[in-house]
Order: sequence, then structure tokens, then C-alpha cells
Amino acid sequence: MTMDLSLYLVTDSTPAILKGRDICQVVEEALKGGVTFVQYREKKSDTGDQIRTAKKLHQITRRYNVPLVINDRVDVALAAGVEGVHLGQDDMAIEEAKKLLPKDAIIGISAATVEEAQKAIDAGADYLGIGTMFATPTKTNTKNILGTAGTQALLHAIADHPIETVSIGGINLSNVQRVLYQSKAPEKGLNGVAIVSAIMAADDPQAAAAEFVKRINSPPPFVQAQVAPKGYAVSAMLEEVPHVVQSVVQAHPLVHNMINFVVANFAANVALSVRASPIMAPYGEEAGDISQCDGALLINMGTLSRESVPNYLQALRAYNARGNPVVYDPVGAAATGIRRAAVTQLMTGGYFDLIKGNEGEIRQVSGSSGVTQRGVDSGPSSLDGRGKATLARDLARRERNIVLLTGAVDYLSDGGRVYAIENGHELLGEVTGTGCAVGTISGCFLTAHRSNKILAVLAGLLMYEIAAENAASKGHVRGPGSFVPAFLDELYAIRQAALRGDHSWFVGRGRVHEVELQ
Ligand code: 3NM
Repeated sequence: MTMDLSLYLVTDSTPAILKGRDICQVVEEALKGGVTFVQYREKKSDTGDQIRTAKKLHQITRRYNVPLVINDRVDVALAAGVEGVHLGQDDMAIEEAKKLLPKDAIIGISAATVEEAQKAIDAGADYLGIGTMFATPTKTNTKNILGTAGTQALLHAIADHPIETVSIGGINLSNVQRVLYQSKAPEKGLNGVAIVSAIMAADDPQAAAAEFVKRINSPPPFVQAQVAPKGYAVSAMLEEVPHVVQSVVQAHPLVHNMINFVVANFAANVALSVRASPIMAPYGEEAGDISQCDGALLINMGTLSRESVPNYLQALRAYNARGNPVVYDPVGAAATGIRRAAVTQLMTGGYFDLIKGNEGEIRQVSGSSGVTQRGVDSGPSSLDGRGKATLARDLARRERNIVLLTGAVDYLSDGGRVYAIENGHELLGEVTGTGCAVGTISGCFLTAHRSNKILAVLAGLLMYEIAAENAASKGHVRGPGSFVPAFLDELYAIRQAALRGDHSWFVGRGRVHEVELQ
């Protein structure tokens, strides 16, 4: 019997999950749907009952040629003659279990930390159950919520070993593709996902399992075919910029802004100036409909309220499910405890194609501790250029997305390359909303130019910053007040030139270089 962990079912007999149905019937339906591995997990019933149920389950799993293991109870596994056991950290030690079980028995071990994983590997575990992925009502006494970033770090630490792994906790149909995609370390990914409630409590366990199989075997909707080959030179990127700008202004993209009330009007005007169509819609219930228009979503948490995060999460899920781009601007991420918590909720709640923020915000999103922000300002800089480039690169690598770290020099990375962009003007820093509108612009470009996300963001940023330079150089611009209308005019002028196919606005203007990092 081969061990295929791709869709690993863990049973649960509590009434809330089984809802009066027969466990054997539910498991059989799940097997018909395509479950590849079954763990019988029973925390309450008597030993005799457990053995009887395990034997019945085994008759079924054998017909589907799927291994059955027993959670915790080596004695039940032996009595029922199943393929193996799954042991938690507080259960019998693997060394003891090995003495009792047949040589070919499968022994899986739960691991919540690198140390636990390493110890289980050294002791000869056959696979690891890594968790907890996300907090789950199915098991509330979990120790360590890893998320995709923590799981990726664990996989990276054991990448030298070929041991197979599944992740467990809070995995369902809406997040399974993201879990597999975002937890993957370059050298090692999960072999599968372990599911309790999303199959055991489903009204139709067979259909739920079949849908899991389908999703596990296809990339998430937000992953687009990328055309950026390795070693893509800056000069080649820059050559494409005016063409990308032309295609975006022609496309008239829609951008859905969940943005703070300070800058909503300005961001909407910026979108209009580049011939995009902005909708300002903070109400999550609307996102299902708006996401059908195949625009981009911007989540800017500048003026957070009690209602914001559930609304953001609802919209994020709608856009992720449809595969439309989402930009996250974690404004003031480190400023308050509430905002730090919002960052965690949003980062575990969905996939962002682009995360854009100042140094303090990007450090907070990356999980650095002790980041300080005074209001929404970045706070004292602790990093030089290379440090910022590395920070942007590492976050993008971890999240498998694009990161834009803004400042006097902007750093843009896709997890491999990092570009430093020196365009812009200091007057941008004297007006509210100019940073936030970069999120809006990025959404426009990501939705209209999907084949190369880093180029899309770069092109939008360069259009924006060159318009600012042009505006600041006008004789009548004396300060922030006269700068704003001039800036909108210059965005508009570039957009009109681009519509005509006139690329002269960009000739010799891009001040971009690649930062070489180890
Ligand atoms: N073990 P659901 S989490 C059985 O973290 C179990 O080790 C966990 O249930 C761990 O798929 C968990 O319904 C419950 O979220 C997972």
C-alpha cells in the first residue's frame, strides 16, 4: 500500500461534526471523493468501541487501497491490525511505539516546531503532521499557530531530509490552494493537507473531498503565468515600461479601494487621471459583486475601525477566489496593538499580490519585533539601502508575491530580484495621500498587466513618480498646495501621450538599478 498524503482525512466523532451520522459512512463517502489517507482520531469512547470502529473503518479503507492509522492508541492499532499510528508530542514516544508495532507500520508524528520535527526525523518517523496552520474550533488546545510563513520556515529547516509532511489546522476549500502555495520553501513543500471539519462536517463529504482533490492539483487562481525570465536586465524592463503604461491606460481598469477617509478623494482622482475607474467600497458584502468585474482590490488600513478587518477579509476572499489582484497597504502597521493584530489577521486571511509600505510597516508585516511607528510615519530608520532591499526581498520570497518598500528610494522585489527606484520628488512627502495613491495605481497596473507583476508595479510607480517630478518643475508650483493640481495634470498629460502611443515622456527618465544581494 503506497503512502499518498495529499488528501489526509482525520476523523472526529463529536456531535457538532458528525451530526448524528455514522462515522464509517462519512469516511466511505470521503474515500469515494478521493481521500488518500485516513487517521481515526477518537478522544472519548471506550477502548472496546474504538477497536470495533477501527476494524470497520479498516475494512472500508482497504477496499480503497488507502492506509488507516490510529491517533495516539498503539494498542487499538495493534488490535485492529491497521497500517499504523499517528502520535502527538504528549503520546507514547516513537521509540516505544516502534518496539510494539510491526516493522512496516506507518508512524506519523505531530510537530509544531523545528526541534520537534528534527527529533521525529531522527527517531525514524514516516511522516510529519505539521501544525497548527490556522486557529481552529476543532482543536482549541493547540500550541503554536504557524501560518504559512511559520510552516515554510519549518519546511526550510528540514529541507535536507526527504520526509513527507502534511499541514493541519483550519484548512478548508477556500484556503487550501494558498496554504500549499505560500507554505512552500524553495527546496521543500508540503505533500498534503490534513482535514477534519471541512470534510467530516460537510453536508456532502464525497463532493467536498472531490473538490479538495481538484484544488490540490491546480495552482491557486491568483497565480498567473509569469513571463519574467531569470536575469531580466533593468534596461530591458525599462524599455517595456512605456508600453505597459500605454496598455494600462487603454484598458481602463477598475480599482476597488477600501481606503482610509483622509485620502479617498485624492486616490480616486489619481485613478481617474490615469484613465482607471475607481470604486470606493469599504463594505465587504459588496466585494462578491465587484470582484466579478475583474478589477483589483486595494486594502489600505489607514483609518481602521472595529468593522474594518471583517470587511477586508470578506473582500480579500472574494478577490482571491476569483484570482484578481489584491494590494495591501498596511498603514501604521506597528503604530498600535490593534493594527499589529490586524496585520496578523489579514496576512493569515488571504493572499496579497503586492504588499506596499514604508520601512516600519514592512518590518512589522515581516514579523520583526519591537518595531515603533509614531502615527503612520515610518519611525526611525534602522536599515541602510541594502538592509531595505534585503527586507523587501525576504518578505516577497516568503509570501511568494511582490513587495514595494517606499521611501526616498523605493525598493521593489519579487523575492528574487530587487530594484531600487530613485524617481519621485520631495513634495510628494508634503501632501497626504500620495503614498496611499501608489496602492491605487499599483492595483490599476496589476489588473491590466497580469503577465508580469513586478513590471506592472514598476511601470505604475515610474509613471507616478515622473509625473511628480514634472509637476514640481513647473514655475507656478510653489509648494504642496499648488503641487497637487499640477501633479494630477501631469499624470493626465502622460496618460494622454501614452494613449497616442507617444513614449517620449519616458525617454531617459527611469532612474532604476538592480541591487545585488547574496
Ligand atoms: N491537530 P480542522 S489541529 C486534530 O495542530 C488537529 O496538531 C491539530 O481540524 C494540530 O481541519 C487539529 O477542522 C484539528 O481545522 C484540525
